[in-house]
Amino acid sequence: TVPPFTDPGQAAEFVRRFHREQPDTGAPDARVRAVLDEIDRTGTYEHTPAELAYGAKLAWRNAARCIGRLYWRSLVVRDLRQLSAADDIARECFEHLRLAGNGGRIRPVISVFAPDRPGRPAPRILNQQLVRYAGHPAVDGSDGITGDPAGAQLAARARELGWKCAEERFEVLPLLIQERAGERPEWYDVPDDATLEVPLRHPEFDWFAELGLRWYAVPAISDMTLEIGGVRYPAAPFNGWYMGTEIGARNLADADRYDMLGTVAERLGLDTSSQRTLWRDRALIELNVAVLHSFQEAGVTMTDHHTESERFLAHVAQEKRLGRPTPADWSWIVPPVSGGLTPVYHRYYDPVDPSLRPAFVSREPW
Ligand code: HEM
Ligand code: NRG
Repeated sequence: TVPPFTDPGQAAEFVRRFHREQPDTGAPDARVRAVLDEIDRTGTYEHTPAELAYGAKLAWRNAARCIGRLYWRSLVVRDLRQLSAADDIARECFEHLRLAGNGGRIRPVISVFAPDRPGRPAPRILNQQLVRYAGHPAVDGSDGITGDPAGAQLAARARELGWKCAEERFEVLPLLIQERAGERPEWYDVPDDATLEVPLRHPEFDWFAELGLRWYAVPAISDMTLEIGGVRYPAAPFNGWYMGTEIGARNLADADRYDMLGTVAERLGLDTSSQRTLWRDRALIELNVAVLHSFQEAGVTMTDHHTESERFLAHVAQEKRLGRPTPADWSWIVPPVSGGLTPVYHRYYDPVDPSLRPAFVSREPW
């Protein structure tokens, strides 16, 4: 026997849940014994494709900050565990974006690459998301940033590696993949046909399009580790579709992101002399109207916070009927605009247990 790299207790608990929730898979005992034996011999174990697929769905169902969990059963799970070379991972991340983008009819997808193994940590995708915009120090020499400040660190790192950037406001970052700790990451430009984007315009204000705002269609988080039954998959990018507020009330509005409210208010001709005129609130609403309108017109899946709040409560009710709690983090579930207008605001949720597994956990450094 070798010292356990994978926690046998976590492994057994997951296998039992897998069989309990899917009665047609039969009794768990034989599989539990096989898994414990494999951990005894090798330090870890391999999930069956069905275990991997169900485990990824459970990690989504368990994501306490996610309002989109009604669809957890529909996740498309790509089993790419045999891949650990940077070139292969990059190629399959691009294929992930194409499959997920699906010409605008977005599909929730996860691509699972090689897990951490004893003595062989898995490769890492250094990007926060597969598609994200770069931030560059502003050319005017101020300490401002052109583009997305949230993409400034990665852009700097990519430039060090030889990436040439055009210093544009909405420039898609290259994918940075590191096969081993301490090694120089490889970088890859994301192909155009993998990055669906939507230029933003407003249904009433023609000037809005002149602001030159846009956003990408597929939010694909690539910096969280998928943990199932004690096995850790650090390279497991996943996506759903956007809720409009993520873009309209945060990415384009936050003072430390694109910070557009002042510009929008000015074009709207609002009185900005005092915050009591609620000029920022009014600009915020028009920005969110433009985001939802533009995605709709472009035929790209996006949800609004009213609809998604109702669906989330339908999910909570459905899980309750199945005898399961739905742990949820109120401060993440309630949307960043019009909170009190949505039903998710007016109640509390089952408590969050950070040790709940399977889960997406923030990735620890090498
Ligand atoms: C967080 C919506 C699909 C896992 C969130 C957030 C929203 C959201 C609004 C909060 C984000 C923020 O405030 O920055 C949706 C919608 C989906 C969807 C509308 C459409 C299908 C998924 C999928 C997964 C997932 C497919 C995983 C398989 C998560 C996780 C978080 C999250 C782990 C927390 C992220 C963090 O801690 O930073 N989701 N989601 N979601 N979602 Fe979803
Ligand atoms: N707020 C972030 C994305 C976080 C996850 N949101 C989703 N996830 N919709 C942003 O880029 O604005 N998802 O998997 O669909």
